[in-house]
Amino acid sequence: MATIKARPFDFTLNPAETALIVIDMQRDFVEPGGFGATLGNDVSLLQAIIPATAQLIAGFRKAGLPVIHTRECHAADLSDCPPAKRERGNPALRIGDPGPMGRILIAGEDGADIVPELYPVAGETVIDKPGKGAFYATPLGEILKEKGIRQLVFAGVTTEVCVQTTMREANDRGYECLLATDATESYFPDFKKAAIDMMTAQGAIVGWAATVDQIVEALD
Ligand code: C5J
Repeated sequence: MATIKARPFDFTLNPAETALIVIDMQRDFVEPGGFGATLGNDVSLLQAIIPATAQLIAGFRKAGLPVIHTRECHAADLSDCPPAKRERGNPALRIGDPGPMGRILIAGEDGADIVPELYPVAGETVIDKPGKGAFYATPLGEILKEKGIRQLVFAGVTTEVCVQTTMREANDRGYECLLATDATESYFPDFKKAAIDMMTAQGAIVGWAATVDQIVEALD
């Protein structure tokens, strides 16, 4: 057991029951020409967290703890993409349209894959998810149960969309959730701050927050 001086109060980390979930660090969100950029976002903001996220992943790998990666993507025939999701807004390219990194947010295309710096190694679980939350329509819950996991450390993008949705799903399922504040980012810095404030408020109503250095130190 290790105590992390987290927000809003100490988080007692039990490494034997802990996994890292890295949410959607995909080229489609982080690199020019992908889904994030087609929505008009500045993707360079998200690129900035790659080194801290790599440090966090390295800490989990060194400690021999599970690292789980997620990818938001859809089947090639779009059978798992609700029309309401594809048709929303006025993006330059919609989900499934051909872009510079292949079809936007389609499984198996270059853009839907994880950025090379954070690429999964053999034995790590990769969850393809059609929704914002990683528990919806995926085997994540069963995988965590099988591994005896009770605590989840979160990293990835974007803080207020897929990270927050998954943390809320996990919290409702009884997991203790800790967000790595410098290994998560939003296209909107104010939204990142608000999401962390909301989740840690009211006595960690959704979860705790701490830095990558604090978390990695607790794993040693
Ligand atoms: C979004 C995500 N923002 N991974 N996806 O559409 O947060």
